[in-house]
Amino acid sequence: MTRPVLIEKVRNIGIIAHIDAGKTTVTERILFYSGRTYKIGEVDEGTAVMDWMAQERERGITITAAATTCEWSEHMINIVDTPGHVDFTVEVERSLRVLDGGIVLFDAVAGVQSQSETVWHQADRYHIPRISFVNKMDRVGADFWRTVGMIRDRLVARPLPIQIPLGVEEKHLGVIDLVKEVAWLFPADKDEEPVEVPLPERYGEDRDGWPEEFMAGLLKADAVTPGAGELIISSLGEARIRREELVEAVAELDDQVLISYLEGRHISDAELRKAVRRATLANVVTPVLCGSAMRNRGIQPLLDAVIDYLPAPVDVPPIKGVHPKTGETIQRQAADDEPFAALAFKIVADPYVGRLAYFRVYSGKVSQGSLVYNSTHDGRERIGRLLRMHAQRREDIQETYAGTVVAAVGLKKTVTGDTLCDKSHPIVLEAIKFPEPVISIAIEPRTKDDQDRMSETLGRLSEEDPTFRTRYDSETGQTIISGMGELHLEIIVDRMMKEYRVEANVGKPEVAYKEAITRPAKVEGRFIRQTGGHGQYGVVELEVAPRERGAGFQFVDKIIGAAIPREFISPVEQGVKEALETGVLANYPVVDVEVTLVDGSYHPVDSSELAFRMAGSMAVRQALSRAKPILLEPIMEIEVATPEQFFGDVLGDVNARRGHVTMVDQRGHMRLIRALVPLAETFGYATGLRSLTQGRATYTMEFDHYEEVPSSVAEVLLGRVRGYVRR
Ligand SMILES: Nc1nc2c(ncn2[C@@H]2O[C@H](COP(=O)(O)OP(=O)(O)OP(=O)(O)O)[C@@H](O)[C@H]2O)c(=O)[nH]1
Ligand SMILES: [Mg+2]
Repeated sequence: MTRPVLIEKVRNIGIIAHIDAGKTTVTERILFYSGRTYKIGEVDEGTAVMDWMAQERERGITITAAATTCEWSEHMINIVDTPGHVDFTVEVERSLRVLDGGIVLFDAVAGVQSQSETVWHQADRYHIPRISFVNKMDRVGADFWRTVGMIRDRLVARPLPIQIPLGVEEKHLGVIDLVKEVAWLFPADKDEEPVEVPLPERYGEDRDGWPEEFMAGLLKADAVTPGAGELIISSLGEARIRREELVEAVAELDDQVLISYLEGRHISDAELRKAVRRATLANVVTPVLCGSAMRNRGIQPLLDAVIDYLPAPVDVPPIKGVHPKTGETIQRQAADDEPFAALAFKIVADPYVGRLAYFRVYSGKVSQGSLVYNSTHDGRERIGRLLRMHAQRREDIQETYAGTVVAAVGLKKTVTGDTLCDKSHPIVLEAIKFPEPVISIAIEPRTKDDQDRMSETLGRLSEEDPTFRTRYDSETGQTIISGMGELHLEIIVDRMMKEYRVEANVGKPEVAYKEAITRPAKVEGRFIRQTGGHGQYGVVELEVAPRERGAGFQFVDKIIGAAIPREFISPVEQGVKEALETGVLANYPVVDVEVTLVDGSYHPVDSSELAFRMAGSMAVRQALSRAKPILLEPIMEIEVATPEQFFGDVLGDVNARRGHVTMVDQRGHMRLIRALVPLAETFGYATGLRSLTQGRATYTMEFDHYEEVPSSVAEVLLGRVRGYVRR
């Protein structure tokens, strides 16, 4: 088999932006105009093809990135629509890792928003060439040039407007393409073809000199939308100035255009386009387009721009990896005759076909039924079915080639970030880095039946989402789930209940405290019962001593001779461990303690395993009370990046949260603060920081270590806990 589309004609692109900028609305239009769908899906009506999950349709937001494929001008475009909400940043991260180019959307009223900055910097890290689309030009207050200015100032980028809007707000009817020198008019009816009006060469200057072609165009435009002709005429002056600016900007970057410019020649459409493409691929500029996705305006030129300016897989540097055995660096060209290498970037539990693994093929090809080598885990896997995905619909394919994004059924052990390759040419590609979950809640299944289904469901969900973790806390007997934020966990719980029908009670976000001791103590534990017939007898003498933070529990047996028969030693240890699960201060688990069994006595008839277990437990509880117990709390390391003007407020807030600043630095135009802050003080931090900084600061947070709770705080905490803990 040969590949259906030449690799030069493939585009793998992601759509990224702040929440609600219109990513899904744009994607739905792309699917419609490329002939992939027959009806436009609407986010607001819950009919968007890309937002197929119930939770997405209910809330009108994207939660999980959805991939789809469409054809445009004999090219194949693979598009990934990503979510804008910060809790789902994992989806943007993994998409950018495997895509070649991006469309960044901006809301023409709000301009560059906080999350636009975040995704822009994420794309910077992956060196993704991108075009910018100023959406919502129909909104009251829309301003194309203000947004262009913000792209330059706030993102420290080099915007290159290659279009100007044809009218704004209510009057936004289309765009003027400065490269091709045409006006595009988009009729209100989505099924009607757009009208393309070629601009006169010396536009605006001499009405008498206007060519026939232009006059005919104006008439056609007026026929579609009365008044459109006048709008085009009145935009000619600005179009001329802006084109001149465009040519000058490109001439600064490109020698070929510079020569033509200096010689005073008219720069042709093709010449300009090639130069803009070179500068975009080199990540020097971002071409800026505009339109209104909701009004179906500007989408076709956007698709043209994806082809004209964004890279094919062969236009980006060859992928790098290492040899799994030797560690030597290996490069792979994006070509079908290279050995097969692919990166799994997403695992989805599909209700119809089962476990789906999405991967990006970097080199070589692979067919349905073939054996591949998972070089990350040193194992073999068989590709059952190969699928091309269209959001939630899928199409079986026989074979796939370098530069594609596809999904496979049948890979059992492959997880997100694994490399799949040819066993005889092994390579491990760089895995994807994910942030650590920062918030936990306890969930309890309602029935025994729910219990079993719950652990299976949570296992599946955490496989799909590397920023979601689940664990069973044997100390409290609860299942603890952790994630990136409250919305993240809310969606997980909702999916668990609706998709998998697990009933559960859900707690509030909580801190996992622990207890420890600060000095040694020695006690005797006696468990002696005389109840007429057969009695109970176990006596132990124990020493407890604090260990270093993080050292854990240790049991030492120092019994010499036959003070206690050997068979009773391990029951003592068991009793000790049980007692340590609930501390004497506030029932939190006790950590970092050494327990030594030094002596004891027994009774030839009444002694039993149970008696020694009880004696061990009792002794430890007494010893803990005498060993000056303390409360420990998790300390998080927070890193905040804030614009200069909010620096003082952010720092003050960190201090108010019992924070200890460890570093202050400058990164580009942002100030960086690193601090250690107790987890208990970080609840609501996302919201707090947002309101302090107008949403312009970003932060990451991860667990660092456990530390003693200061006594004033501990008193309040213990008072609260003891208030309802009955003993
Ligand atoms: N006026 C106007 N509204 C628009 C336009 N494009 C999108 N919208 C509206 O903006 C809202 C958000 O659109 P979405 O497409 O869901 O935005 P998104 O970027 O996918 O949002 P997330 O996936 O949640 O990050 C919806 O109510 C859309 O109807 C536009 O061009 N003009
Ligand atoms: Mg969306």
